[in-house]
Amino acid sequence: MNQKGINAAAVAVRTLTMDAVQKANSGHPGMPLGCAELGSLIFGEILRHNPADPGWANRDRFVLSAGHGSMLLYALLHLSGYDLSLEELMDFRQLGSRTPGHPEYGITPGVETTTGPLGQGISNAVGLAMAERMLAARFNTAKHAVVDHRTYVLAGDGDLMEGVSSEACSLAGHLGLGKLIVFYDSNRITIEGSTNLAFSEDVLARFAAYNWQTLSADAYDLQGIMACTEEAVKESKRPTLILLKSEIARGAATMAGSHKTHGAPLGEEEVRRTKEAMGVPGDSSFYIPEEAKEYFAARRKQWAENQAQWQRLFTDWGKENPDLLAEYERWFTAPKLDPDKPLVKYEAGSGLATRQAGGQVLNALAARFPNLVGGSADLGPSNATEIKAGGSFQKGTPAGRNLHFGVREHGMGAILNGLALHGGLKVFGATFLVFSDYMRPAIRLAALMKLPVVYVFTHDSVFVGEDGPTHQPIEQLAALRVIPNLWVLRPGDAEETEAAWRLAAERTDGPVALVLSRQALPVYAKHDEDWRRSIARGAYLAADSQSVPETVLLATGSEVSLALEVRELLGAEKVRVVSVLSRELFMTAGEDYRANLLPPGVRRVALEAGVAFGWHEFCGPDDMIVSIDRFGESGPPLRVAAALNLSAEAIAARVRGNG
Ligand SMILES: Cc1ncc(C[n+]2csc(CCOP(=O)(O)OP(=O)(O)O)c2C)c(N)n1
Repeated sequence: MNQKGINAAAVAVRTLTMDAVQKANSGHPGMPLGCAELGSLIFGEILRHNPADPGWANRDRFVLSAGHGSMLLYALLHLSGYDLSLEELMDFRQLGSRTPGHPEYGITPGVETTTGPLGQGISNAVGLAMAERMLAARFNTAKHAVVDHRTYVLAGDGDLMEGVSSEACSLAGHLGLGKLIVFYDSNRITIEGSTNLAFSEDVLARFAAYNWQTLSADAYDLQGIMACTEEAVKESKRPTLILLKSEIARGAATMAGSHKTHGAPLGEEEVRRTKEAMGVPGDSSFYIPEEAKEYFAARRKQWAENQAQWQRLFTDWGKENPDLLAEYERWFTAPKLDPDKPLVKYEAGSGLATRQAGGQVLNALAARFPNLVGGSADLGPSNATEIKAGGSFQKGTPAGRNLHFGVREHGMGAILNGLALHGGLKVFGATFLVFSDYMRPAIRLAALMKLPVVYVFTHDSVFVGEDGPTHQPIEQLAALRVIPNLWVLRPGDAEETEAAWRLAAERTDGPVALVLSRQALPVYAKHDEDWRRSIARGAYLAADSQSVPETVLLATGSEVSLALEVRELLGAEKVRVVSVLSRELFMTAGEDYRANLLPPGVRRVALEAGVAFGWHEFCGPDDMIVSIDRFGESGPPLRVAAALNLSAEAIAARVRGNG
């Protein structure tokens, strides 16, 4: 280890952080100052990465879970040679810069995931480490370990207080993810002051109970940190948490240790005095010591050599295992499917729950795409998400394709993001629709990061019946639809479910929620002969009137077959039924397409077993929305529907105006 180089890098992290936060007049200097040595060690000595190629598949991943400390990451990305200029650091937190307030995936090279909402990053890291293990199990041979990297995390007190990290780390311990290594910046300071206010447990004992290796050192003892890291690297059967006792804003002239440094500029005078105390000119700006530059220049040569060495190994492996190489390449290519060749065929007139159809289609997809993996938060049999003959992903069976998240929806959401971020896998996770609320923060981040994660949400309405209002989703559809860039697909029958899964499998630029029924639904004949293509626009003509319709019924999911019944009661020749698979896709399908299905001037009736919120985009004052704007009831499904006025007869009467 080049101790002088690391110390010079730590000086640079401190000057760059103080100046960037001061210039932006906003930001979080405390954590980067407190972790300057640790960060420099991670980027300089610990990570096997190559800043010249941030997309190198076998790089170690580094997750800054304490995303508010973004300047630590930006300073180190710049210093180590990622494509992030000093000018970008000077533009910290400015509109359009590559140095946003919190690290954002897809904007800054070297940023592996978007962090800021505490607890998410460390939980993503569990997914990254799981992905590594799965790919290693599939592709490594006795002679060649082509997938062989670690996942490192820097997390703070806040990350370890958030429940999601407990869920994910508990699972990581169960799975024995030996290549996951977390540095815990234990400065015992959060925004309101000391952690004595609200966080007094023995964190190491907790992680030991999760089956983690636990180590500790002083955050400014470079040898001590390296010794712990070596221990962590040696441990192959358990993840490791290294607690580093640190001081927030270490090195600040008068404010070190103060919670006031957490999230506000230090002030011109404090910055000047701190620089001078470090031996840096007080009036310098964005100063980087020469030793830091020289240190990283030397490291860059080594890193390029490391990658070249891996490339040679990969080439040899590919020559000796051409079939594996071809499969590896397929794993990193998005699926393309032909809408005219359904994965599973259903007959009109048959009936089954869309969750059951979903399970059949999932299995057909899984047979074609061996990189499709996923699972449920302990509801697999109900969600129908088991990949038959896929095996379980467990400690001793890393090639298993069925993930068991346990009863940990939030952890599942964050882990799915990590699995998707890694590359090489197509992932899904499942639970009841009503519990999507438990996953919401992770879904939001998947949408923000444009990650192609698929959620299977079954038991999608009050029609679940006896479990009662706690298990009957009412507002969840609306709540999911308001998340930008999330597709919410609610198919009406088994055939539409097949089409919806196809859209979900092919999507590469964002997450998709498949919303499926518990109860059996009839497979209906479709008026639009080209419906398998039309449905990609979010809606299509399921049944038409003989001439210009008197009424257009718009329905989603289980309410499409209900709408078809209502149509019969109202007089089929006068009524059109539009199946709306996805409101958001329909909204972006274009004015002409929408007007074609919903002729202006024709009365519309929207039908959905959930809150009315959002249907006003389609329905004006003369139209009608049949919805449920209250919590449900416990009872047999048909009795519940009758109590909520949702029988076909009751709806027909309401549409006629005499209900
Ligand atoms: C989910 C979530 N809740 C609240 C916040 C606001 N927040 C940002 S940093 C922070 C305190 C974090 O303390 P710690 O992890 O110890 O960081 P340090 O003070 O060491 O910088 C809080 C509450 C957040 N970013 N995410």
